[in-house]
Formats: sequence, structure tokens, C-alpha cells
Amino acid sequence: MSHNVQAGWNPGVPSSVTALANPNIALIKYWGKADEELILPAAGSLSLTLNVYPTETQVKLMSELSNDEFFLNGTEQTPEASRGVHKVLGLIRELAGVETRARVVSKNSGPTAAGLASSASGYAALALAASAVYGLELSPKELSRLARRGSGSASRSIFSGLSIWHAGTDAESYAEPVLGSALDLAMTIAEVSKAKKAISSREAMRLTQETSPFYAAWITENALNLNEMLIALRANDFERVGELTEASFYRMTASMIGAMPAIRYFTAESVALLDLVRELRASGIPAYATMDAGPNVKVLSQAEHAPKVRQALATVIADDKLVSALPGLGARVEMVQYQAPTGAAPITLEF
Ligand code: 2P0
Repeated sequence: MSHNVQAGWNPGVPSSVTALANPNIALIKYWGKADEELILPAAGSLSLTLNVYPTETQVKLMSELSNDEFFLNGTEQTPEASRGVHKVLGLIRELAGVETRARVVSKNSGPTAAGLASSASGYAALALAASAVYGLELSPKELSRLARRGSGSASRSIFSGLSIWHAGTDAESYAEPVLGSALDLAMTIAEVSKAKKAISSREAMRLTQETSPFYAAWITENALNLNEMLIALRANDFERVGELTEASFYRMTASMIGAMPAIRYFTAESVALLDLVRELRASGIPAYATMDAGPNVKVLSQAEHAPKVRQALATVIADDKLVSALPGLGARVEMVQYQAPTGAAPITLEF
């Protein structure tokens, strides 16, 4: 940590906080809500936070603003697109008992809204930066609950590596680390398309719940698979971890396909990659596929096999569309600025 603060100086409340958070990819998926307003999931889920595509979010208190402002990748967002950000800021202000509005400036280093979990990294970084700038000292569990209110999957990006997000009431529904596995996991991502998805996860989830006859079965099975996944991870049984990962993805996909109209995020190129993963396994490389709300394919392997997985994927998709990821860090503060006396430069702490 480098800083320019003299010993004994008490800077008081910060004027801006910048936080980083990374996306996570679910091995056991979340697809369906018990409560849409509170963003309570219908079943628990389990994910791996990655060391790629961080989101950087600065939240600055601005007493001159009458409404919060939200800039994403350099563009001010409409009130409609800012709704989740306003909601999280509103919850934080209620907890802090402060009225001051804020400017949120967020940058995704990965593709936005393309099924690569930009909302997870985004709301995790926002929850941390905003709670800190408003003077709240929240536990990781409380931060996870707060991030959840922006986007469900963001609850899991508060934590490094593997985390489980519990279903239940508002107080019970948070993520926490999954400890006790010695598996060296890796994920190779094939960016089939970086385009924004045609239907948002939230809408697609709602449509699945309302119209798919397979939805109830998906939720029941997935809750069982989650328990089995915890057992497999603790037993360091990679083959079982992989089987359960693929099953959760294919069953989630089946629930979506049963919607009316059907929801289908995969393309012909996604299917070619899924075929290749099967071939890889047949040739003795333990690798398993998963996908989210987009056509991109993520391949789970152990770190020792990741170079071979990448090499094989490169026979179907250009190598520059492949990203090699490992478990990454949870949300963390990057920089804090304090208001200096009038005329002096702001005081900055960098972490
Ligand atoms: C997941 N996905 O577990 C699943 C699998 C996509 C497919 O969480 O409505 O952006 O904001 O809670 O978290 C994407 O949905 O949805 C997602 P909301 P979110 O990662």
C-alpha cells in the first residue's frame, strides 16, 4: 500500500472509493427465483470466481447531485439501465442514514451482458465501493447479500475461488467460500460472441419459470446436485465435479428450451465446441463444458490439463478468442480518496 498521509492524521469519511471484482462462472447454476424483488434464488448455486475480466468501479459522493449518476464503460446510463445501481445505493443509504447522492463510474474489462458474468463482477464491485464510501463496515456475508440485490450471481463474486450461494430468506441468502477442496481448477473460455444478449437473464429466467414444464424438475434436481457437488469437491473427485457441472448446465438449458417461446442462447459454433469437449474426454483429457446466458463455452479442467484443452479448442475457434482463467480474487478495494481542505489536492490511499 502506498499513500501520502501523515501519521496521526484522521481523514474522516472518504469522498470516493474504487473497488475491483471479478466475474464468476457457476458450476451448479442459478436459474429461477423464489422472490424477484429481493432476488432470492429458487435453489442454491456454486461457482468459481475467475482471475480474468475484472470490473473496476468508483463511487464518489457528490452533495451537488439530486440523483445518482451511473456511467458504464464511459457512457452515462439511462434511468432504466441504472435501476439496479440506484437500488443498491438506496439500500446502502438507508443503512448508513445518509442522503448524499453518488456518481458511479464502472469499467468492465470483459464483454458486457454477453453471458460472461459482467453483472456479477459489476454489482460485487459496486456493493464494496459504495458501502465503503458511505462509511459502512460490512462483513463479507452482508456484502454478499447487498450485491445479490443488484444481480443474484453477484453475491458469489464477493469471494475468491469457489463459493456457494444459499437459497432461503433474505437473511439466509448469501454466498460464502467453499473450503476443503484441493483440486487445482482451471477454466478455458471460448468467446463465441461478445455481442450483448438478445434477452436478459432476468427476463429469460422469468419466462422459464412461467412457461417451461421442465422448470420444477430442474429446480428439484439442481438442489440435489448442489449437495453432491459439495461432496465431490471435498473428495477431490474431479470427474464427478465435471459430470455435475455439465449436468447442471444441460439441465438448465433444457428448462430454457421448454419455455414458450423457447430460449436458446447456444449457436452452431457453441455446439461444435461442446462436441469437441466430448472428444477431448474420449481421448483421455478430463474436461467438461458449461455455458450461461450467451453462446460462449467455458471448459472446466484441472490446471495441469488446461494447455491441452486450449490447444484442442483452437482447432475449432481462433486462439485469440480463447481466454485461460484460473481461480481469482474476490471483491477488493483498490483506492480511497479523502476530501482535502479547500484548495489542497485530494488525499489518496492506493491498495
Ligand atoms: C449463474 N446465470 O448461476 C446463472 C447461470 C446465467 C446462467 O446468474 O436476475 O445476472 O440479476 O439475478 O445473476 C445470470 O443471471 O440474474 C446468472 P439476476 P443474473 O451464473
